[in-house]
Amino acid sequence: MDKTTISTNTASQNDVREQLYKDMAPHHLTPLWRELHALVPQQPNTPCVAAHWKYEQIRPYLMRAGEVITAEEAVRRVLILENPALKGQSAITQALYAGLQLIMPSEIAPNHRHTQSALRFIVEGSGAFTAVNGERTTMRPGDFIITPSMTWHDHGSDASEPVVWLDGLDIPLIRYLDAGFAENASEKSQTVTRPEGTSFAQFGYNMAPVRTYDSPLGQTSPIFSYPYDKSREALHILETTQPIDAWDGVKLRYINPLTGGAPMPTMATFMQRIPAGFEGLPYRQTDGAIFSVVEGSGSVQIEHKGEKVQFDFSPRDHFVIPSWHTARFSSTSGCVLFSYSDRPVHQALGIHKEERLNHVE
Ligand code: GTQ
Repeated sequence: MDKTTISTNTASQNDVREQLYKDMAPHHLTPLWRELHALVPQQPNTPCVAAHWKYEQIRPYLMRAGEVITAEEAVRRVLILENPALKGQSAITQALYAGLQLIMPSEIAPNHRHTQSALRFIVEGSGAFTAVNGERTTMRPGDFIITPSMTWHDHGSDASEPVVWLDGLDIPLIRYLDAGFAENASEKSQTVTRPEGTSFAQFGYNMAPVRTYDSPLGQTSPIFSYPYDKSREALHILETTQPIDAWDGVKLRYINPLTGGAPMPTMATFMQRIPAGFEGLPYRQTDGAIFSVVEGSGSVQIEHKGEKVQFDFSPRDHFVIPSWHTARFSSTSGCVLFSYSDRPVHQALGIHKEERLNHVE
């Protein structure tokens, strides 16, 4: 349509159009030309907003939850970290879910399995365990633990203190695809069939069983637990010996040792060290990312469509940087950050995009 046509658009033409839209609506028809720009945006236009959960502010609610309901009754005693712009959707980004799960001494979160993949990142306390496929893994702060799609899993605690971890799941993505199945087991806790450490011994030393050609867990890493002391040591060595990346500091991704790819089909996980005195350059990426602060303190400045926020974070805080929001990190005293995102999905579709800017706007 050229400009002349638009300018000669009469009121009666508009009425005719409105009448058409009204008449077709009962037939579940809607005109594309009124939606096109929103359906095919020039750049990602997420409804999500950047948000920050300070641990000292939310911990009291978690502990109160510990008083009003048992893990067993709740099945999973979790406070969902819900994106403020996605109210009622139990989502922290359009594709991903985040929650903080609490287990008290000697409690059980009963055995079940589901299509959704889950990661656990231990935030507070030691000595709880998660059991996957007959093998238990003890939780310690900073450990990254996997519950692969459709594997039986229960959580329990031999600890003498509350244990809290971050649950990262692909719940919204699976819901979007209408592809989720779930089942409860008849026993609350699964029978242990393999001693703790078996899967790590098989796959965690840059070695693998000679005759295992495929992952026993499909596309998911056969290592259930990636202990923090190893990740921390790697970052420390690289910080002291290698050039520091101007955007990330020192950042490594966790891998499925059998593929070199992300540990789960839908979620990538990262650990990064922001060195003391670091003033990072801004970047943006299509995968929205959720962060858990492991050690130290720092700041992230997030900018989107001219709006800026700054989060000053401390250990055990959580925050989300949504898709295509520009972020830059800084830290006076240094810090360590764990993060996860839906990057493997973007990569599988060939649409992942990242932009690293060379100057601060
Ligand atoms: O531990 O299995 O935060 O199924 C949400 C759903 C945790 C779990 C969550 C779950 C779990």
